[in-house]
Amino acid sequence: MRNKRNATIALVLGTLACLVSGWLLLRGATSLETFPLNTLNPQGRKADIIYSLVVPVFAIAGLVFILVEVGVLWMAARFRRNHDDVEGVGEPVQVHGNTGLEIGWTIVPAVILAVVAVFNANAILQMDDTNADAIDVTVVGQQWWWEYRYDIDSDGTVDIITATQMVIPAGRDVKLAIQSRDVIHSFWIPALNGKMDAVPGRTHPLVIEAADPGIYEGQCTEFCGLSHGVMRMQVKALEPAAYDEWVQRMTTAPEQPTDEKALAGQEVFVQQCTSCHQINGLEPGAEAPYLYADLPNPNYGEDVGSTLLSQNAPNLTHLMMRDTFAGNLLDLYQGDSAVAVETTVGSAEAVPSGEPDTNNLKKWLRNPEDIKPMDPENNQGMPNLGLSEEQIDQLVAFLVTLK
Ligand code: HEC
Ligand SMILES: [Cu+2]
Repeated sequence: MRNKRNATIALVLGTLACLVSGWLLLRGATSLETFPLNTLNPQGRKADIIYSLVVPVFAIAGLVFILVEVGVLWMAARFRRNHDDVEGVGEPVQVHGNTGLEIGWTIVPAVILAVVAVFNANAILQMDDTNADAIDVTVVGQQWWWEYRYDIDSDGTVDIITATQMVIPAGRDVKLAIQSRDVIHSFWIPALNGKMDAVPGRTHPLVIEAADPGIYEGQCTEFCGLSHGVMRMQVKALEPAAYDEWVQRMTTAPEQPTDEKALAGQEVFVQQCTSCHQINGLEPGAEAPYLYADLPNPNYGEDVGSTLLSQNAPNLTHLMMRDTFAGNLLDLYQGDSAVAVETTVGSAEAVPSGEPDTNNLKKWLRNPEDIKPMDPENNQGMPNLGLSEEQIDQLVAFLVTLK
Protein backbone atom coordinates (compact mmCIF):
# COMPACT_ATOMS: atom_id res chain seq x y z
CA MET A 1 0.00 0.00 0.00
CA ARG A 2 2.72 2.43 1.06
CA ASN A 3 4.84 1.75 -1.99
CA LYS A 4 1.89 2.33 -4.19
CA ARG A 5 1.14 5.68 -2.56
CA ASN A 6 4.81 6.76 -2.88
CA ALA A 7 4.81 5.75 -6.51
CA THR A 8 1.67 7.81 -7.14
CA ILE A 9 3.16 10.83 -5.39
CA ALA A 10 6.37 10.48 -7.43
CA LEU A 11 4.36 10.23 -10.64
CA VAL A 12 2.28 13.32 -9.84
CA LEU A 13 5.36 15.35 -8.79
CA GLY A 14 7.27 14.22 -11.85
CA THR A 15 4.45 15.20 -14.17
CA LEU A 16 4.11 18.57 -12.43
CA ALA A 17 7.86 19.20 -12.78
CA CYS A 18 7.65 18.45 -16.50
CA LEU A 19 4.67 20.73 -16.96
CA VAL A 20 6.20 23.61 -14.99
CA SER A 21 9.53 23.45 -16.83
CA GLY A 22 7.72 23.18 -20.14
CA TRP A 23 5.68 26.22 -19.27
CA LEU A 24 8.79 28.18 -18.21
CA LEU A 25 10.48 27.20 -21.45
CA LEU A 26 7.57 28.41 -23.54
CA ARG A 27 7.35 31.64 -21.58
CA GLY A 28 11.07 32.10 -21.98
CA ALA A 29 10.75 31.62 -25.68
CA THR A 30 8.72 34.79 -25.86
CA SER A 31 11.11 37.06 -23.98
CA LEU A 32 14.74 37.76 -24.75
CA GLU A 33 14.86 40.19 -21.84
CA THR A 34 14.39 37.50 -19.22
CA PHE A 35 16.15 34.69 -21.08
CA PRO A 36 18.79 36.31 -23.32
CA LEU A 37 20.54 33.00 -23.99
CA ASN A 38 17.48 31.09 -25.15
CA THR A 39 18.06 29.01 -28.28
CA LEU A 40 14.31 28.64 -28.76
CA ASN A 41 13.96 32.31 -29.65
CA PRO A 42 15.56 32.65 -33.09
CA GLN A 43 16.22 36.20 -34.30
CA GLY A 44 17.82 35.59 -37.66
CA ARG A 45 17.99 33.46 -40.81
CA LYS A 46 20.44 30.85 -39.49
CA ALA A 47 18.82 30.54 -36.08
CA ASP A 48 15.47 30.11 -37.87
CA ILE A 49 16.87 27.13 -39.80
CA ILE A 50 17.93 25.47 -36.56
CA TYR A 51 14.59 26.24 -34.98
CA SER A 52 12.64 24.80 -37.88
CA LEU A 53 14.69 21.64 -37.54
CA VAL A 54 14.24 21.43 -33.77
CA VAL A 55 10.45 21.67 -33.93
CA PRO A 56 9.67 18.68 -36.23
CA VAL A 57 12.44 16.53 -34.71
CA PHE A 58 11.16 17.33 -31.24
CA ALA A 59 7.61 16.49 -32.35
CA ILE A 60 8.68 13.14 -33.78
CA ALA A 61 10.86 12.33 -30.77
CA GLY A 62 8.00 13.40 -28.49
CA LEU A 63 5.59 11.09 -30.27
CA VAL A 64 8.02 8.18 -29.98
CA PHE A 65 8.52 9.02 -26.31
CA ILE A 66 4.79 9.01 -25.63
CA LEU A 67 4.21 5.74 -27.52
CA VAL A 68 7.05 4.00 -25.70
CA GLU A 69 6.03 5.31 -22.28
CA VAL A 70 2.39 4.38 -22.77
CA GLY A 71 3.50 0.93 -23.92
CA VAL A 72 5.72 0.47 -20.88
CA LEU A 73 3.00 1.57 -18.47
CA TRP A 74 0.36 -0.56 -20.18
CA MET A 75 2.61 -3.63 -20.10
CA ALA A 76 3.56 -3.04 -16.48
CA ALA A 77 -0.11 -2.92 -15.54
CA ARG A 78 -1.35 -5.60 -17.89
CA PHE A 79 1.30 -8.22 -17.13
CA ARG A 80 1.75 -7.41 -13.46
CA ARG A 81 2.58 -10.46 -11.37
CA ASN A 82 -0.37 -11.64 -9.40
CA HIS A 83 0.04 -12.48 -5.71
CA ASP A 84 -1.70 -15.79 -6.25
CA ASP A 85 0.62 -16.76 -9.08
CA VAL A 86 2.81 -19.73 -8.45
CA GLU A 87 6.10 -19.92 -10.33
CA GLY A 88 5.37 -20.48 -14.02
CA VAL A 89 1.62 -20.65 -13.60
CA GLY A 90 -0.50 -17.96 -15.26
CA GLU A 91 2.53 -16.54 -17.11
CA PRO A 92 1.63 -14.62 -20.28
CA VAL A 93 2.43 -16.18 -23.64
CA GLN A 94 6.13 -15.66 -24.41
CA VAL A 95 6.82 -13.86 -27.66
CA HIS A 96 10.62 -13.93 -27.63
CA GLY A 97 12.01 -14.46 -31.11
CA ASN A 98 8.82 -13.38 -32.89
CA THR A 99 10.09 -12.64 -36.39
CA GLY A 100 7.33 -10.18 -37.27
CA LEU A 101 8.00 -8.09 -34.17
CA GLU A 102 11.76 -8.16 -34.60
CA ILE A 103 11.59 -7.01 -38.19
CA GLY A 104 9.00 -4.42 -37.24
CA TRP A 105 11.00 -2.73 -34.54
CA THR A 106 14.06 -2.66 -36.72
CA ILE A 107 12.34 -1.15 -39.72
CA VAL A 108 10.14 1.41 -37.98
CA PRO A 109 13.02 3.25 -36.20
CA ALA A 110 15.10 3.06 -39.40
CA VAL A 111 12.30 4.74 -41.32
CA ILE A 112 11.85 7.36 -38.60
CA LEU A 113 15.57 8.15 -38.61
CA ALA A 114 15.61 8.29 -42.41
CA VAL A 115 12.79 10.84 -42.34
CA VAL A 116 14.59 12.91 -39.70
CA ALA A 117 17.81 12.69 -41.76
CA VAL A 118 16.09 14.44 -44.64
CA PHE A 119 15.24 17.44 -42.43
CA ASN A 120 18.77 17.29 -40.96
CA ALA A 121 20.68 17.22 -44.23
CA ASN A 122 18.49 19.96 -45.63
CA ALA A 123 19.22 22.19 -42.60
CA ILE A 124 22.97 21.52 -42.72
CA LEU A 125 23.11 22.48 -46.39
CA GLN A 126 21.22 25.69 -45.68
CA MET A 127 23.49 26.68 -42.78
CA ASP A 128 26.48 27.34 -45.01
CA ASP A 129 25.09 29.41 -47.83
CA THR A 130 25.43 33.16 -47.73
CA ASN A 131 24.04 36.06 -49.69
CA ALA A 132 26.28 38.04 -52.00
CA ASP A 133 26.39 41.11 -49.76
CA ALA A 134 27.78 39.21 -46.76
CA ILE A 135 30.48 40.87 -44.66
CA ASP A 136 33.51 39.12 -43.13
CA VAL A 137 34.54 39.29 -39.50
CA THR A 138 37.40 37.41 -37.91
CA VAL A 139 36.60 36.44 -34.32
CA VAL A 140 39.48 35.76 -31.96
CA GLY A 141 38.83 34.20 -28.56
CA GLN A 142 41.28 34.99 -25.81
CA GLN A 143 41.32 34.52 -22.04
CA TRP A 144 38.81 36.11 -21.32
CA TRP A 145 37.36 38.33 -24.02
CA TRP A 146 36.56 38.30 -27.74
CA GLU A 147 38.26 40.34 -30.42
CA TYR A 148 36.68 41.17 -33.79
CA ARG A 149 38.59 42.18 -36.90
CA TYR A 150 36.95 43.62 -39.99
CA ASP A 151 38.38 43.80 -43.43
CA ILE A 152 35.94 46.36 -44.77
CA ASP A 153 37.43 46.83 -48.26
CA SER A 154 38.36 43.15 -48.69
CA ASP A 155 42.00 43.92 -49.41
CA GLY A 156 43.28 41.32 -46.96
CA THR A 157 44.23 43.72 -44.18
CA VAL A 158 42.31 44.55 -41.04
CA ASP A 159 40.58 47.93 -41.09
CA ILE A 160 38.67 47.79 -37.82
CA ILE A 161 39.56 45.98 -34.65
CA THR A 162 37.32 45.95 -31.62
CA ALA A 163 36.42 43.81 -28.62
CA THR A 164 33.48 42.26 -26.78
CA GLN A 165 30.75 43.86 -28.87
CA MET A 166 30.55 42.88 -32.53
CA VAL A 167 28.66 45.38 -34.64
CA ILE A 168 26.90 44.05 -37.73
CA PRO A 169 24.36 45.33 -40.25
CA ALA A 170 20.89 43.90 -39.63
CA GLY A 171 19.49 41.79 -42.46
CA ARG A 172 22.91 40.93 -43.92
CA ASP A 173 24.86 37.72 -43.56
CA VAL A 174 28.05 37.91 -41.54
CA LYS A 175 30.71 35.31 -42.31
CA LEU A 176 32.70 34.67 -39.19
CA ALA A 177 36.18 33.13 -39.17
CA ILE A 178 36.55 31.92 -35.61
CA GLN A 179 40.01 31.55 -34.08
CA SER A 180 41.66 31.40 -30.69
CA ARG A 181 44.86 32.93 -29.35
CA ASP A 182 45.34 30.57 -26.40
CA VAL A 183 43.03 27.74 -25.35
CA ILE A 184 39.77 26.39 -26.78
CA HIS A 185 36.82 28.74 -26.44
CA SER A 186 33.40 28.53 -28.01
CA PHE A 187 31.50 31.35 -29.67
CA TRP A 188 27.77 31.34 -29.13
CA ILE A 189 25.04 33.91 -29.74
CA PRO A 190 21.99 31.67 -29.21
CA ALA A 191 19.54 34.05 -30.87
CA LEU A 192 21.61 34.09 -34.08
CA ASN A 193 23.13 30.63 -34.55
CA GLY A 194 24.54 27.57 -32.78
CA LYS A 195 27.92 27.25 -31.08
CA MET A 196 31.27 27.15 -32.81
CA ASP A 197 34.52 26.23 -31.09
CA ALA A 198 37.50 28.56 -31.31
CA VAL A 199 40.53 26.27 -31.50
CA PRO A 200 44.14 27.50 -31.52
CA GLY A 201 45.71 27.08 -34.93
CA ARG A 202 42.42 26.56 -36.72
CA THR A 203 39.81 28.73 -38.38
CA HIS A 204 36.20 27.68 -38.07
CA PRO A 205 33.51 29.25 -40.23
CA LEU A 206 30.09 30.29 -38.96
CA VAL A 207 27.44 32.48 -40.56
CA ILE A 208 25.19 34.70 -38.48
CA GLU A 209 22.45 37.10 -39.43
CA ALA A 210 20.14 39.25 -37.33
CA ALA A 211 16.82 40.05 -38.90
CA ASP A 212 16.30 43.22 -36.85
CA PRO A 213 18.50 45.79 -35.15
CA GLY A 214 19.12 44.96 -31.53
CA ILE A 215 21.62 43.64 -29.04
CA TYR A 216 22.05 39.90 -28.83
CA GLU A 217 23.89 38.34 -25.91
CA GLY A 218 26.36 35.50 -25.94
CA GLN A 219 28.63 33.53 -23.69
CA CYS A 220 31.80 31.48 -24.14
CA THR A 221 30.66 27.88 -23.85
CA GLU A 222 33.90 25.96 -23.69
CA PHE A 223 35.61 25.94 -20.30
CA CYS A 224 38.68 28.16 -20.71
CA GLY A 225 39.99 28.76 -17.19
CA LEU A 226 39.50 31.30 -14.42
CA SER A 227 37.03 33.74 -15.95
CA HIS A 228 35.33 31.42 -18.40
CA GLY A 229 31.97 32.02 -16.70
CA VAL A 230 32.19 35.75 -17.41
CA MET A 231 33.65 35.59 -20.88
CA ARG A 232 30.66 37.12 -22.56
CA MET A 233 30.04 38.77 -25.86
CA GLN A 234 27.39 40.76 -27.66
CA VAL A 235 26.31 41.29 -31.21
CA LYS A 236 24.90 44.72 -31.92
CA ALA A 237 22.91 44.74 -35.14
CA LEU A 238 22.31 48.16 -36.71
CA GLU A 239 20.15 49.54 -39.50
CA PRO A 240 22.23 49.66 -42.72
CA ALA A 241 22.74 53.44 -42.55
CA ALA A 242 23.72 53.27 -38.88
CA TYR A 243 26.16 50.48 -39.68
CA ASP A 244 27.80 52.64 -42.34
CA GLU A 245 28.07 55.43 -39.79
CA TRP A 246 29.71 53.03 -37.36
CA VAL A 247 32.24 51.91 -39.99
CA GLN A 248 32.98 55.55 -40.79
CA ARG A 249 33.63 56.33 -37.12
CA MET A 250 35.70 53.23 -36.54
CA THR A 251 37.98 53.95 -39.48
CA THR A 252 38.59 57.55 -38.45
CA ALA A 253 41.02 58.32 -35.64
CA PRO A 254 39.40 59.92 -32.59
CA GLU A 255 40.30 63.56 -32.18
CA GLN A 256 43.37 64.35 -30.15
CA PRO A 257 42.12 65.58 -26.75
CA THR A 258 42.67 69.23 -25.87
CA ASP A 259 41.63 69.08 -22.24
CA GLU A 260 44.64 69.24 -19.92
CA LYS A 261 43.57 66.36 -17.72
CA ALA A 262 42.94 64.14 -20.72
CA LEU A 263 46.34 65.03 -22.15
CA ALA A 264 47.98 64.10 -18.86
CA GLY A 265 46.01 60.85 -19.02
CA GLN A 266 47.29 60.21 -22.51
CA GLU A 267 50.81 60.54 -21.20
CA VAL A 268 50.15 58.07 -18.38
CA PHE A 269 48.58 55.78 -20.94
CA VAL A 270 51.65 55.82 -23.16
CA GLN A 271 53.85 54.98 -20.19
CA GLN A 272 51.70 52.45 -18.36
CA CYS A 273 49.37 50.84 -20.81
CA THR A 274 50.87 50.65 -24.29
CA SER A 275 52.94 47.60 -23.47
CA CYS A 276 49.66 45.73 -23.78
CA HIS A 277 46.97 47.98 -25.25
CA GLN A 278 47.12 49.72 -28.53
CA ILE A 279 45.53 52.97 -29.54
CA ASN A 280 46.01 53.60 -33.21
CA GLY A 281 47.52 56.97 -33.72
CA LEU A 282 49.64 56.93 -30.59
CA GLU A 283 53.31 56.29 -30.50
CA PRO A 284 54.96 56.03 -27.11
CA GLY A 285 56.86 59.24 -26.50
CA ALA A 286 56.04 60.82 -29.86
CA GLU A 287 54.75 64.36 -30.13
CA ALA A 288 52.45 63.74 -33.05
CA PRO A 289 49.96 60.91 -33.46
CA TYR A 290 51.38 58.07 -35.46
CA LEU A 291 50.09 54.72 -36.59
CA TYR A 292 51.79 51.75 -35.01
CA ALA A 293 53.36 49.85 -37.83
CA ASP A 294 55.10 46.51 -37.64
CA LEU A 295 54.49 46.14 -33.95
CA PRO A 296 56.19 42.85 -33.15
CA ASN A 297 53.59 40.50 -31.85
CA PRO A 298 54.34 36.81 -31.43
CA ASN A 299 50.65 36.06 -31.12
CA TYR A 300 49.75 36.86 -34.68
CA GLY A 301 50.76 34.90 -37.71
CA GLU A 302 52.38 36.46 -40.74
CA ASP A 303 49.05 36.50 -42.53
CA VAL A 304 47.63 39.37 -40.50
CA GLY A 305 49.33 42.21 -42.28
CA SER A 306 47.81 44.92 -40.21
CA THR A 307 48.87 47.95 -38.27
CA LEU A 308 45.98 47.72 -35.87
CA LEU A 309 47.00 44.81 -33.74
CA SER A 310 47.38 45.04 -30.03
CA GLN A 311 49.39 42.95 -27.62
CA ASN A 312 47.15 40.37 -26.03
CA ALA A 313 44.77 43.06 -24.84
CA PRO A 314 41.76 44.82 -26.32
CA ASN A 315 42.55 47.57 -28.81
CA LEU A 316 41.27 50.74 -27.14
CA THR A 317 41.31 53.13 -30.11
CA HIS A 318 37.53 53.44 -30.09
CA LEU A 319 36.81 52.15 -26.58
CA MET A 320 33.79 54.42 -26.12
CA MET A 321 32.14 53.11 -29.30
CA ARG A 322 31.24 49.97 -27.36
CA ASP A 323 28.49 49.83 -24.76
CA THR A 324 30.26 47.51 -22.35
CA PHE A 325 33.79 46.45 -21.49
CA ALA A 326 35.82 43.77 -19.71
CA GLY A 327 34.11 40.96 -21.56
CA ASN A 328 30.67 42.54 -21.23
CA LEU A 329 30.89 42.67 -17.44
CA LEU A 330 30.70 46.43 -16.95
CA ASP A 331 28.78 49.21 -18.68
CA LEU A 332 30.65 52.03 -20.36
CA TYR A 333 27.61 54.30 -20.18
CA GLN A 334 25.38 55.20 -17.27
CA GLY A 335 21.95 53.68 -17.24
CA ASP A 336 22.97 51.07 -19.77
CA SER A 337 22.78 47.53 -18.67
CA ALA A 338 25.17 44.92 -19.93
CA VAL A 339 22.43 42.33 -19.89
CA ALA A 340 19.59 44.50 -21.15
CA VAL A 341 18.55 43.14 -24.49
CA GLU A 342 16.87 45.49 -26.88
CA THR A 343 15.22 43.81 -29.77
CA THR A 344 12.89 46.57 -30.82
CA VAL A 345 13.61 47.85 -34.29
CA GLY A 346 15.86 50.86 -34.38
CA SER A 347 16.86 50.78 -30.72
CA ALA A 348 20.54 50.04 -31.28
CA GLU A 349 22.62 53.11 -32.05
CA ALA A 350 25.80 53.41 -34.09
CA VAL A 351 27.39 55.72 -31.55
CA PRO A 352 26.43 55.03 -27.93
CA SER A 353 24.86 58.09 -26.37
CA GLY A 354 24.67 59.11 -22.76
CA GLU A 355 27.10 59.86 -19.99
CA PRO A 356 30.18 57.68 -19.71
CA ASP A 357 30.15 55.54 -16.59
CA THR A 358 33.44 56.85 -15.25
CA ASN A 359 32.95 55.01 -11.96
CA ASN A 360 33.10 51.68 -13.73
CA LEU A 361 36.28 52.64 -15.55
CA LYS A 362 37.84 53.83 -12.30
CA LYS A 363 36.85 50.63 -10.53
CA TRP A 364 38.52 48.68 -13.31
CA LEU A 365 41.74 50.71 -13.16
CA ARG A 366 41.97 50.53 -9.36
CA ASN A 367 42.12 46.77 -9.45
CA PRO A 368 40.90 44.81 -12.47
CA GLU A 369 41.20 41.53 -10.60
CA ASP A 370 38.55 42.74 -8.18
CA ILE A 371 36.10 42.81 -11.06
CA LYS A 372 37.18 39.75 -12.97
CA PRO A 373 39.35 36.84 -11.79
CA MET A 374 42.50 36.85 -13.93
CA ASP A 375 46.07 35.58 -13.83
CA PRO A 376 48.26 38.42 -15.10
CA GLU A 377 51.45 36.77 -13.79
CA ASN A 378 50.91 34.19 -16.50
CA ASN A 379 50.04 36.73 -19.16
CA GLN A 380 46.30 36.17 -18.76
CA GLY A 381 44.43 39.37 -18.08
CA MET A 382 45.19 42.81 -16.77
CA PRO A 383 47.35 43.35 -13.67
CA ASN A 384 46.79 45.83 -10.89
CA LEU A 385 49.12 48.62 -11.95
CA GLY A 386 49.11 50.37 -8.57
CA LEU A 387 47.92 53.63 -10.09
CA SER A 388 47.34 56.71 -7.91
CA GLU A 389 43.84 58.23 -7.76
CA GLU A 390 45.20 61.22 -9.69
CA GLN A 391 46.53 58.99 -12.47
CA ILE A 392 43.24 57.12 -12.57
CA ASP A 393 41.34 60.41 -12.91
CA GLN A 394 43.59 61.51 -15.74
CA LEU A 395 43.44 58.15 -17.48
CA VAL A 396 39.65 58.10 -17.39
CA ALA A 397 39.50 61.68 -18.71
CA PHE A 398 41.58 60.42 -21.64
CA LEU A 399 39.75 57.11 -22.16
CA VAL A 400 36.34 58.77 -22.49
CA THR A 401 37.62 60.77 -25.47
CA LEU A 402 38.19 57.56 -27.42
CA LYS A 403 35.09 57.72 -29.56
C1 HEC B 1 49.86 43.46 -18.88
C2 HEC B 1 48.96 43.90 -19.89
C3 HEC B 1 48.06 45.07 -19.60
C4 HEC B 1 48.40 46.33 -19.17
C5 HEC B 1 49.79 46.88 -18.83
C6 HEC B 1 47.18 47.09 -19.12
N1 HEC B 1 46.13 46.31 -19.51
FE1 HEC B 1 44.20 46.90 -19.69
N2 HEC B 1 43.65 45.03 -20.20
C7 HEC B 1 44.51 43.97 -20.37
C8 HEC B 1 43.75 42.81 -20.73
C9 HEC B 1 44.31 41.43 -21.03
C10 HEC B 1 42.42 43.21 -20.77
C11 HEC B 1 41.20 42.32 -21.08
C12 HEC B 1 40.67 41.80 -19.78
C13 HEC B 1 39.41 40.99 -19.95
O1 HEC B 1 38.35 41.56 -20.23
O2 HEC B 1 39.47 39.77 -19.76
C14 HEC B 1 42.39 44.60 -20.43
C15 HEC B 1 41.23 45.37 -20.42
C16 HEC B 1 41.22 46.75 -20.30
C17 HEC B 1 40.07 47.57 -20.53
C18 HEC B 1 38.70 47.08 -20.99
C19 HEC B 1 38.71 47.03 -22.49
C20 HEC B 1 37.54 46.32 -23.11
O3 HEC B 1 37.13 46.71 -24.20
O4 HEC B 1 37.04 45.37 -22.53
C21 HEC B 1 40.44 48.85 -20.30
C22 HEC B 1 39.58 50.09 -20.40
C23 HEC B 1 41.82 48.83 -19.94
N3 HEC B 1 42.27 47.53 -19.96
C24 HEC B 1 42.58 49.95 -19.62
C25 HEC B 1 43.91 49.90 -19.30
C26 HEC B 1 44.67 51.07 -18.93
C27 HEC B 1 44.13 52.48 -18.87
C28 HEC B 1 45.94 50.64 -18.67
C29 HEC B 1 47.12 51.46 -18.21
C30 HEC B 1 46.95 52.13 -16.97
C31 HEC B 1 45.98 49.20 -18.90
N4 HEC B 1 44.72 48.80 -19.27
C32 HEC B 1 47.11 48.42 -18.77
C33 HEC B 1 45.89 43.99 -20.24
C34 HEC B 1 46.62 45.07 -19.81
CU1 LIG C 1 36.43 31.23 -23.28
